[in-house]
Amino acid sequence: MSQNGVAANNGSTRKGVTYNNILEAAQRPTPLVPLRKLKVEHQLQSDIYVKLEYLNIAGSLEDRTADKAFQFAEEIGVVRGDKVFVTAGGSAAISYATVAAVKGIKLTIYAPKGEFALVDTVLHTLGVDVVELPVTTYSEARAQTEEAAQQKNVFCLNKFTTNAAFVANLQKTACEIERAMNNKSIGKVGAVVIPLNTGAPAAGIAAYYKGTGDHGVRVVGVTCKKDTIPEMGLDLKKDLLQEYGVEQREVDEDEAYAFTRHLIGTEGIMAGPSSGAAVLEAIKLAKELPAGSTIIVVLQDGIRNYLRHFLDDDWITAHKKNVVTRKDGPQPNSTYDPKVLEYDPTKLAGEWTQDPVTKSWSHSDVEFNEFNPERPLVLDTVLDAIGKTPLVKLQHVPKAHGVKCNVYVKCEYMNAGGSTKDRIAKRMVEIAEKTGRPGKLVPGVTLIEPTSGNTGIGLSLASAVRGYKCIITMPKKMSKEKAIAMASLGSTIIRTPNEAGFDSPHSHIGVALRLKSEIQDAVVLDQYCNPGNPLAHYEQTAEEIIYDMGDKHIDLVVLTAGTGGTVTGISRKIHEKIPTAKVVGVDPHGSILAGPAETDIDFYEVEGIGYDFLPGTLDTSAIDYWAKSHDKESFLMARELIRTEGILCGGSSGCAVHYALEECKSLNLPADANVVVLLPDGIRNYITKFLDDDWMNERHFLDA
Ligand code: P1T
Repeated sequence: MSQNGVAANNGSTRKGVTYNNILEAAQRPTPLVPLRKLKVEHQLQSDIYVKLEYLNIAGSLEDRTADKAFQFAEEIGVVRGDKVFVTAGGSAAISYATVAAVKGIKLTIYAPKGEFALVDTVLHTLGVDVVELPVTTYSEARAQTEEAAQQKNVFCLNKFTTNAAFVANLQKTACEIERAMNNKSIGKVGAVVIPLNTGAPAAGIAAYYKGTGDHGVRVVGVTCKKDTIPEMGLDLKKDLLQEYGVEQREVDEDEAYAFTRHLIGTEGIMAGPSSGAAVLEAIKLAKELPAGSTIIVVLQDGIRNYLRHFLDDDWITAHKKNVVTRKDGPQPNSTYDPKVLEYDPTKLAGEWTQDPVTKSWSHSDVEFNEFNPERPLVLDTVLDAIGKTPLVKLQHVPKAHGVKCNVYVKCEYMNAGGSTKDRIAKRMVEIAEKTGRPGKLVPGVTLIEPTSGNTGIGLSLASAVRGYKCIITMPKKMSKEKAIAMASLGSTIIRTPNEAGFDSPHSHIGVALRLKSEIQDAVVLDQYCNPGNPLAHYEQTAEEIIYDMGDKHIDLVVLTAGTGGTVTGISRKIHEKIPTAKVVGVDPHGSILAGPAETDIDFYEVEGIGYDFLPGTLDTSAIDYWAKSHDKESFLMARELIRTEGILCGGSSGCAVHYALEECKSLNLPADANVVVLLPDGIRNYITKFLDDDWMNERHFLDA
């Protein structure tokens, strides 16, 4: 990790951090968030805090174990290019594969039959081989993996995995919890609740408290009665649990699935089912412990691997008769007054003005927030886990494409809802709550938003936390994964035809306007016109980049554009503070943001970028120049970043990096030049799309 000391660009003192690879970013502690609504709902006299392990670099607690296991392997001589076998499934498999990708190790994963398909697709994209074994238990699978490793004379990681999980959680997870407790002075921990699979992480945490001589902390492991929740109790090390005094409790699996869905919808905690099961048990435990106790729940993983599983109503209907599915939300009436469509998405609300001397900007309607670089260990709500994303230097991709200079990527997929658009969703809600613009957010209000999905996920998250209803209108082109994420957060999703132009009554914008006229107390925050959109990036995202780059000068910043909020906000701040830096916008062929005009509007696959109109939030004069992008190069680059850097980014991220590298080459940037690229979202949104070879092949994107 490079700690950047005293700074240069604007003469202030900064202590930012850039990371030399995504694994270094994993050294950041995950935050704790209190469950406020569930406390009221269950009339608890104690506090429950959840530790958001799904915000780790590959999305789970297992990232810690995988990192440690490879460290152990390196200590005995495993190096880049070596072949390694490991037995793993689910989130753990993705963690091992991500670490192996960063370290350039050729990994083969052995798993008992029946691991679910979404995970396999991710593993395949990460470049690992997967061997499905004709066995049902992990102990059988482990034995076969070890045998196969001997025959092939490769290294088997299994010998380290239990110990790695134990040590990583003793040294990191438990210490992070204690540091967080001390910092916030929220009292002493009464219990740590954690889902059990092997149980080694639970034993590690228990060992920590034993080691400190603190016998007052109960460590409670949770399994499910029928062993059918993914990642629960499948490979349990009972002796280890006993040795460190880990208590064991069991939950009913249907209850756990139903509760996890409730947890996501009420608290915006986007957890997987084993994590939900642990929270459910923590609530029961809270009723047994003395009033005023503090319980920490370690959340194993997030929703990514379960979008086609318990979060999908089709799956619930087929598999879980006892779990209630979602009700249909409102639909727009077929008749409407054409006046409701009288609206111009190309006009920004209020006015931005620039001080001619200081060059800093202000806005007529909104007071700016001060930049805050701190990342507290204990947050007020999950919305505070938005921002402060890591800036990581690419190690392989630039060189592989003949680029000499340094390329840093800002990993926005590590935001609470999974994208950079979380920032604007949070900011637009904050502004409306404070100023009543563009509408009053009273209790019971319905937020309606036209979106390509990520703003919708951010607003669904904000609505869950703040207690608003939420309706999202989204073109059919956008992934089912995004729709399920939003539905899980409690929103209603209405799909609109791709071919409907922005001013059609049937477009995502048209349907949102019609619904607004039909629903009482409805507000469209409207990311195309809302000053909070560019402002969130001006106030915060750009400041984070400048702060983290510290004394490293910035030569070029490359950003994709949809609403243009990202590129406008960042560009204004970068030009204000670093006048020599250039900002490039990337716009897909088929869109008109960068020109040419309407005649060239066409379909493209990359989600979130480009439009058939110029949104009010885009100020083209803020951008130095544009590049036009193609789908194929964008997706291939995203897959390359995943496979060679372990950076689990989405399609527009690949687009931004591809065209950044093209710029570096055409400008012939020297080795000491620094380029920053923003990665707007991550793989969760696209597992059945560009991560899937069949999807890529159908569109000839894998053709040579
Ligand atoms: O809107 P803008 O700040 O220009 O960001 C563009 C962008 C890039 N990449 C992805 C994956 C995105 O989702 C977006 C923008 N998304 C929306 C406009 C939306 O409604 O989610």
